[in-house]
Amino acid sequence: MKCRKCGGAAALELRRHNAAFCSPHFLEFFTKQVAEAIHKHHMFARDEPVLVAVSGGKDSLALWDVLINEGYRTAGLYLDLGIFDYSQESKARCERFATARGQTLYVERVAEAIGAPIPEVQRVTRRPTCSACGLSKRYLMNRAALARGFAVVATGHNLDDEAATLFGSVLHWQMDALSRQAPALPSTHAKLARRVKPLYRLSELETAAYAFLRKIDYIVEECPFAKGATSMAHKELLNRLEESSPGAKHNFLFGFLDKARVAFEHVEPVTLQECQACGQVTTGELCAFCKLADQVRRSGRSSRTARGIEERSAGAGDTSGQEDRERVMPGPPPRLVQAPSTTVSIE
Ligand code: Q46
Ligand code: ZN
Ligand code: ZN
Repeated sequence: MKCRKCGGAAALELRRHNAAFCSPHFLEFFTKQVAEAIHKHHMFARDEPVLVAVSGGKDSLALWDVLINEGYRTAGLYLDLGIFDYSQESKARCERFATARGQTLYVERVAEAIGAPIPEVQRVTRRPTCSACGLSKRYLMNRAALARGFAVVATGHNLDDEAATLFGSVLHWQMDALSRQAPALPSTHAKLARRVKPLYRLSELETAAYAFLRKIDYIVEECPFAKGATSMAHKELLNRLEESSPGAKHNFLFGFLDKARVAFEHVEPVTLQECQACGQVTTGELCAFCKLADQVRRSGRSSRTARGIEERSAGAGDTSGQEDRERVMPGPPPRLVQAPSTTVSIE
């Protein structure tokens, strides 16, 4: 198999593009896809500082790497969720990455902001872990961006993540989620940073290949709470579909973005205001994060008192579904990554 660009020995085959590339030309292809995403969706300007949310996994570190290489002004943001060894390991990867490249990495501890690490939040609130975690991450990302003067936050969501999210939203016809499914979410309030996903054109296997070829030391283990999450099941389903029909995921996502998304754009407008407790943007008087933090506080108190006393916080879910949708980690890294001299089939 030969590289489409130079005719040399191909290192990677991209079935969905019906193409193969040698290592340098695959890296060039990858970088071009990121550039195309940034340009097409006006994600950020050349000289605009970008806060890159990094988890220590292949996608977010690949994103940070490509943006640094392309000369963007970036800083990293690591949210320490307090999830056992997983958080310690992933934080160490991010710190090493930043130090090796002379970049700034901001670290925010979820436990400091909410009163308990994520596993404890789940235990005391009985709320699904990924739901509380996703809510906290979105809140803290925005808060960190505002506090440090970044108007835009970039995340490492790839094509597989986006297709799985779309699949889940379609299954339940979640109109608000469908209206927000986009590679770039504009700011709709002075206190909301833009959120962009420059990797949405690249599959999980492609980001893994990029990370491998660039020798990025990323955390291979998944978050222990990713197992059994519904979006993992959706990813597996889509992977099976992709096996029999290469390009299915791409067509599903890109078809929606190009042809169908417009039909969901005019869902009921929401009035945004500032949370009375923290000042961040919300649809009610208190934002979902402050409600969750309050629930954690009260649950902690009541668990210290006599057992059996009714917990006032039970069932006190937040009302802003918009701010509180389950997301999970990008799936496990593919097992296909091999030495660059070997041809790897990437769908
Ligand atoms: S970190 Fe958090 Fe993911 Fe772990 S608890 Fe779930 S949402 S799976 S991106
Ligand atoms: Zn080549
Ligand atoms: Zn608040």
